[in-house]
Amino acid sequence: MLRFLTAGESHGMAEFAVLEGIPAGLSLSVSDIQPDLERRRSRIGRGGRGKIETDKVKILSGVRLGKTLGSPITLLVKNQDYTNWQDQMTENIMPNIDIQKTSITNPRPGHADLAGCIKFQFDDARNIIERASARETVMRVAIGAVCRKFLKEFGIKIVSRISSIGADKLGTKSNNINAQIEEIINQAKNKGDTLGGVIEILILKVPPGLGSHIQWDKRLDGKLAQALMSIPSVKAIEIGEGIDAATRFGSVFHDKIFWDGKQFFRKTNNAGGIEGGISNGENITCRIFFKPLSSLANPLSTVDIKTKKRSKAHQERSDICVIPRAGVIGEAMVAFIIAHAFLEKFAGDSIEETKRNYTGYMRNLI
Ligand code: EPS
Repeated sequence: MLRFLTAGESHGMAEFAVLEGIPAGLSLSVSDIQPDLERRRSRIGRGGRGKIETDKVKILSGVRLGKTLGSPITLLVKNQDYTNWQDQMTENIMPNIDIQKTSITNPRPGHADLAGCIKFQFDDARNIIERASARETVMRVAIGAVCRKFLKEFGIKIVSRISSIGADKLGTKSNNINAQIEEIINQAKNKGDTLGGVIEILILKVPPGLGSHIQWDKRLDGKLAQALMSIPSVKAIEIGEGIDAATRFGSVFHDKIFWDGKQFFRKTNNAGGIEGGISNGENITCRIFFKPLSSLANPLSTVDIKTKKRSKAHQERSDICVIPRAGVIGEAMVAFIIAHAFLEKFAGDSIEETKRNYTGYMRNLI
């Protein structure tokens, strides 16, 4: 079974991840991971942290002579900002540390601040936001890059595009799309506000038969939705034309089935490549809906955790909009889920074994 864990606080020493279950024999180096981290790192709409972090990844285990060993793959990205925080992001209690400077008692509406403090019995939301921060997505992207490398062996490709920022829909053909995005985000920034948006993901060349109808937790669409929903700021997921589906007649919505002499195919893909929780051989499509970030330069009103008095929400250095960087994070979670479902179906301790299993299945499709 493919699985991963991440660890690390936003201003702690480093971000870590352990990925277990990638078969042996896959060529893997830092150069397979770093380009995706660059895509996540430096885009429009970022706050001050973007200028501090380099997001350079190291592979600490699981690879020998450029190939995976089948053992857990450990990845590490150091937090450059740690040097400014190490007096408090350590197991030692440092003398004369002024904890008031960074403690947060006025929770931001929309953030994990208050719900987290209630749950863990903290009166300082700093204890929550260090881990709730979207900084953790640096490791998801690193893990996703490894999964993507695995999927490439089988021709599976994952791409994304920005479909809208706030209420503004972006076309597919506009050639100055970056300028358009920058302008929309700058308008929000000038108002002291933040923006969400929508990312579309396309997964190409997925074989039919990933996921299963036989149990609720084996359905591929359910797994994709859970993984994508777990990205900070995500509030809704759509598979195929799922939202429209609720308003259309069945005779119009469902994709008719054809046979081309060799394989089944459809001329439409409203189902988004998944039927009955199983991939059907068409491209898988989904949309991820992000809310606007909850750290506002013009803060909303809240209640102080300690005094219970009305107060203005905490102002934290933050990004204005995650959308320019969100595509690669969505792709990463999708890469993990597809790799997970792929290995569940085809298994194998080595890439060669997985390939034998895959080829045998594909040669014998009905
Ligand atoms: C992020 C680092 C964070 C945030 C951002 C993502 O750094 P800091 O908390 O020091 O500013 O900029 O996190 C959020 C937007 C959030 O809501 O937590 C990063 O490296 O991506």
